[in-house]
Amino acid sequence: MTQSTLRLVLGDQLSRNLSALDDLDVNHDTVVMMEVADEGRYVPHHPKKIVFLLSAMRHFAAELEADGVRVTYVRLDSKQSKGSLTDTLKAVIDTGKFDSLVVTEPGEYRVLEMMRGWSEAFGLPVEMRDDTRFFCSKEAFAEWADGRKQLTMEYFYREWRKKTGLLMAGGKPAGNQWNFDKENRKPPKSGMTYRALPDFKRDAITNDVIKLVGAHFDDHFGDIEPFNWAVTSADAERALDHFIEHGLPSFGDYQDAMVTGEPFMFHSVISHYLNAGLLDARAICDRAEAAWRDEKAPINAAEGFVRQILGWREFIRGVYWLKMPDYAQLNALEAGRPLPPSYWGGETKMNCIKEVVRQTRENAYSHHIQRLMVTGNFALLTGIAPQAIHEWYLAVYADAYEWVEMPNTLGMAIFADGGIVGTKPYAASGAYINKMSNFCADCAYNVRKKEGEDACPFNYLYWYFMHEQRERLGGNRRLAFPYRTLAKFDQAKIDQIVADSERFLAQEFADS
Ligand code: FAD
Ligand code: DLZ
Ligand code: SF4
Repeated sequence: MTQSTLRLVLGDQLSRNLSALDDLDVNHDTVVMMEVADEGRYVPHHPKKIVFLLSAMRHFAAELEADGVRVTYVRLDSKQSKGSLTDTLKAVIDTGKFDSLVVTEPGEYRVLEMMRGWSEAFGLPVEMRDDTRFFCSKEAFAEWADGRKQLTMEYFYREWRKKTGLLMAGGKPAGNQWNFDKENRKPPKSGMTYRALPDFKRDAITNDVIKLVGAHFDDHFGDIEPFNWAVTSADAERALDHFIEHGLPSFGDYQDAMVTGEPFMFHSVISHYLNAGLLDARAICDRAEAAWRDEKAPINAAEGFVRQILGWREFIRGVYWLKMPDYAQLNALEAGRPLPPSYWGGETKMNCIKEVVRQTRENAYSHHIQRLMVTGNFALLTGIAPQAIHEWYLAVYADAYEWVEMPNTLGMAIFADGGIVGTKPYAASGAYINKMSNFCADCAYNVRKKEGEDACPFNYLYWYFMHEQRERLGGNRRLAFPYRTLAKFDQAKIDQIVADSERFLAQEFADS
């Protein structure tokens, strides 16, 4: 008798080449997709992120059906949606006749743990397949990491440039340099104009989802409207085309710049499409390389962009799976403060925080340097607890899934991993933000002042952090310069830094 296989597609697995769909037999198999409340609530996901995912899921299911695939699609507001993935899947299995369940490994350890109990709970064989949408498998990363004292992204990246042949010329890196990062740090110029993102018209499916999400998740931080994102892979491809033509040529130069009212600048704004499966990582890198070869983008732009995807994205995923579940508990700097109200839009006089949180509320997006050097830097310097800041990043960004968010937050931003992702904390004073943005011009604080009520809080918090963490970080060779400077401060100066910081922390975190 022919076997009937149930094949699961999760919300971030919307790819036709998903391993769970390999060898799909349209005559006998069924694909199952489920909208469930728990996945929207285990952290309070931004409503725009939920709209995007549910609409993209519905469009993906419709495309499968149009190709003759049988799909059991469970909607959030239907009786079959039982709250959790496990309970809903059990109900689907109990009402059908399936011989086995095939899944692709999930992007979060939490869901992996869930899946490990499924065979017993459902009384069915469960086959879990690798997620082949990444360049580097978990096993290949573990092999690469084995025996290395320090996991350095740059070495990982070079190896993968060679393995894939991306941006290589005759065995050498294109442009005779592996990394053009130093050319990617230009501050914004006044009067510059930035790329406007393409606007995708909404259809009836998206409009239905908007009503649904508005009704179910209206207690979550974030605006649904305006919603003009792509929700199909064809439209996500158009978003990528637009970036390659209009954004990539300037991506390199202004990668680290920040401007009030300009959330996207020359960034690609494709991470939510890529992470949900609507775009393919290799195809994106090929497009960037082709733009360089066709002389439509300079090498610093193409290399900088490919490095983010082939280098950082793969490296970060490798670290997550190598180090979980222990990674989630790391707190190397013993940080314990709760989130301040300003991260949820509460009052603050800090213009940089206000602007980044506003952009986040509106767009479920903030570009890398804003995540790292504004909200990340603030969390690092003020000692916000890893769990609290991790849950915030996971909730508020449309591209956030634990495999990519957690090492970026715990590792890159707040150094809770003690140096697995990076060798030193990205701590910075107000001077960095002032150089790379125009935020300080409209701020109630004075970025040039180091002490007192109207001084930029980053200025004294930076030294307060170094002072408080000197036992743990004083021996870090990459921090030798600030620690030599700190050693020259007299006691009165230290006392002033401590007094300013403690006054500020008491005010800023009063309602947290
Ligand atoms: P671009 O700047 O145009 O970069 C191109 C692509 O490179 C991105 O789409 C993304 O796929 C990839 N990329 C760039 N940097 C990284 C990185 N550090 N790690 C992984 N991929 C990277 N990225 C996520 O996709 N999901 C997250 O949940 C997430 N959380 C973050 C949390 C913190 C604290 C920090 C500092 C960074 C985080 N990042 C995360 C990385 C980065 O900020 C986003 O990938 C980027 O801002 C997405 O915008 P973009 O598509 O315009 O990217
Ligand atoms: C993020 C999310 C949300 C909000 N809702 C769903 C859902 O209803 N159904 C679903 O299959 N997936 C959803 N997701 C994505 C999952 O949380 C994601 O697949 C896991 O976290 C694994 O990465
Ligand atoms: Fe942020 Fe300080 Fe600049 Fe104000 S002065 S915007 S707090 S860096």
